[in-house]
Amino acid sequence: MIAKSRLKEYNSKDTIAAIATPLAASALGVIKISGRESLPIISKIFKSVKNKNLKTAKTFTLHYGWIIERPKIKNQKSKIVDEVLVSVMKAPNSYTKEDVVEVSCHGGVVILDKILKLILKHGSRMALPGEFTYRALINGRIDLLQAEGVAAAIEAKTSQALEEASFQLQGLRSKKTLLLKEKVKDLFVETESLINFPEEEAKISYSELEKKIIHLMKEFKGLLSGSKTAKILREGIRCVICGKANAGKSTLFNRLLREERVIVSKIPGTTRDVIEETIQVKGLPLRIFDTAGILEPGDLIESQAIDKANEIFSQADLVIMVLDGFKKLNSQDYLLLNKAKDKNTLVVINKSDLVQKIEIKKILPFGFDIVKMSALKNIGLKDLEDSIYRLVLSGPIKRENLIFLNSYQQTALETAQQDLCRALECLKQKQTIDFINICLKDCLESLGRLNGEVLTEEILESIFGRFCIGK
Ligand SMILES: Nc1nc2c(ncn2[C@@H]2O[C@H](COP(=O)(O)OP(=O)(O)OP(=O)(O)O)[C@@H](O)[C@H]2O)c(=O)[nH]1
Ligand SMILES: [Mg+2]
Repeated sequence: MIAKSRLKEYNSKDTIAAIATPLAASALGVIKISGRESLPIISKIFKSVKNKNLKTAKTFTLHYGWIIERPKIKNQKSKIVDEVLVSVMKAPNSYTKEDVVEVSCHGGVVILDKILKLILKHGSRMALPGEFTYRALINGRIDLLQAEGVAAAIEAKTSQALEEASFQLQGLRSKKTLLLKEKVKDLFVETESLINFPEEEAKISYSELEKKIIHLMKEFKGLLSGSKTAKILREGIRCVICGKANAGKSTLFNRLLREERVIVSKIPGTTRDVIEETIQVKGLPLRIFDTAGILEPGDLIESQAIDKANEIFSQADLVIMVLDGFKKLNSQDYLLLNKAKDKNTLVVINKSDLVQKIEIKKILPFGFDIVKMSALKNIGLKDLEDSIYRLVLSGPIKRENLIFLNSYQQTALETAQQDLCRALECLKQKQTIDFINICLKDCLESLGRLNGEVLTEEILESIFGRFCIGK
């Protein structure tokens, strides 16, 4: 979270610097500087092999040399800190649209710290979280949707999430929402003409207006469902594997993970803790939880295992209910099936390699999707993954609607849709055109918040507070 007192700093013209790479021993480390003093600062601590003064360096040039620490006492020699490459990107063609310098040094924690301290000593201040991206926004290089695209790209857990985020950071989603806003604006202008002229002389009739609003509402619906899909792509969904003891939950967990992660045995009650891993199912990030199958506690540990399993179950977005196909359904199965009634549930009838004794007919009334498989023999895994994907997304991904929003933007989009709904209601109730006109105006304002035409502290907090320092 960005403290209010810090907002002033965010809007300052200070030159800022930060380590842009993780603080761990690695081949390379990068330190970024942005602002008016970037070049004067680097020229004080960098010695180019070609004896070039970086104060006058051209944009998009790369310079090889050393970071040096000048002596405090005259006539003493400068100390060499590290061998580096310095890149220079001059305003306005840089990430922040300011003069930007990047120092690529060896990736040692002490080296990075030392160089950063030298930069700070010569007139820069430490950047706040997300401050470089904030400047890109304030200086008009990107809009708020693109900034959110940057956050989504950094946070992406799967290659598909990254691909979609990159569309947003290129500005493609901004174009889409701007186009939508234009359409709402056109309608707004047309209602103005209905206010000023009788319907016969106005540019649009009431029935045409209604048609256009209904059409626009479909576009909003698409975007809202796209934002939900983007949320899934970004955060993953919580998927709990449950079922009675010995049904094969842990075997299935290992199959999905494609490694022997948890202990499997024929002894009922093998799993007693909740085990979590993140996997990809057709590009979707899935947090899967293996749980204990015991339902009646025999001791304190089992009682804790049941409590934990219940907690995970209640938070799950998707339930994979494992049934043992080799056995008839018993009261424990029914208990669990009933518990999962209100959840997004997929039933796996496991042990398809054995003679099937389970009565499928009795499961059908629950209305769950059913997949038959053998976790042990690894038969039917693809069917299971296809079903998971279908249940999570409940329809194909409409790429052009995928839009990564933070909670502030999500509310703005939902409010814009509600404003449009109100406009339609007013129209249906034959209210005066002024009411519809006001709803459309509200809708335009809500859409303006989406890409940052209006910047508030709330927006700053919701986006930039989440970024790491150096981004
Ligand atoms: N034949 C057959 N056996 C299976 C299959 N899946 C699991 N098993 C066996 O069933 C037994 C129990 O498997 P687990 O994966 O440990 O079952 P679980 O549901 O995790 O059991 P608990 O942790 O005790 O609740 C083991 O002996 C597995 O090898 C299957 O598809 N076919
Ligand atoms: Mg188990």
